[in-house]
Amino acid sequence: MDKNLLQKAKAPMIALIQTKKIMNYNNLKTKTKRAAALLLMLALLAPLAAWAQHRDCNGPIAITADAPYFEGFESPTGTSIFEDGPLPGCWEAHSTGWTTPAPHNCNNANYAHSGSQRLAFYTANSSDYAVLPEFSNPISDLQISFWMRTNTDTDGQLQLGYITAEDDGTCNTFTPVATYANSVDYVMRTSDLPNVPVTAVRLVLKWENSFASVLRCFIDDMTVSINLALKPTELTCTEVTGTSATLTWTSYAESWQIMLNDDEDNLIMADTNPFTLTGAWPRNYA
Ligand SMILES: [Ca+2]
Repeated sequence: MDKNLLQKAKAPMIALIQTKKIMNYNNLKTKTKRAAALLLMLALLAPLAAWAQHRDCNGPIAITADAPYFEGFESPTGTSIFEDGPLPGCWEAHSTGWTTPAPHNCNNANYAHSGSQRLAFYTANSSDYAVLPEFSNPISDLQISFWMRTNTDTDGQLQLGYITAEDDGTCNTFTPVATYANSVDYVMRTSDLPNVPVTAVRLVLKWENSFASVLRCFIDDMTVSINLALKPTELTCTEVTGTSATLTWTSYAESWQIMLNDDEDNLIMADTNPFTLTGAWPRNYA
């Protein structure tokens, strides 16, 4: 049987295709709902003590396919790179160094990717952390892109990772998921996050410098969006008659292609969910 077969019991063989990918129903999981439920439980049972008070933040941010999260670090007005400064709403920072400021909005005229400000790491012999806002979506449903540059293409290391609800406010639970090469010119970095576990509660950027001399890393124009390449989940087939069947599934996308009986040459366009299949097809079901 074709590996792309999605559903076979009773109903015609049905496959959901999204963004030109044929999904393997056998591997579909209900991770999205389980993740949301677990996050809710964590929020109720074990709130993050250190991150409980968000400055100018009204709680977790919901990201939709139509409304990604964007941060250009233009507000609030920042400070020079040498002194402590503010962060955008819902962000937090932690610095292990005592001679340099924590990550902050920096208003030096130079080095912004756009506008006049950017997020600045300025560290010596320390690891600094910039904690992104909390999102109501499971992090594994998201993808992130941002522009970064450093003041040397050799020393220092920028990582993206996450912290869990057990974090003590010093990013002691930081777990990296991506490491980015340094560049003295702005480059765009993009990471998908499908393997981030449901225990992750916040994304974090970590800039590590093990040298005594100060190293800088700048971040600007960050977007966190739904990963539309994610597989549809929870496909169900109901109300099956001789000539029709109703399909429902969970997905962030707005349109899909349905494949019947492994027929890749005659895909059915679907722009609603639920979607009712009609017409005649081989009656190879009960
Ligand atoms: Ca900016």
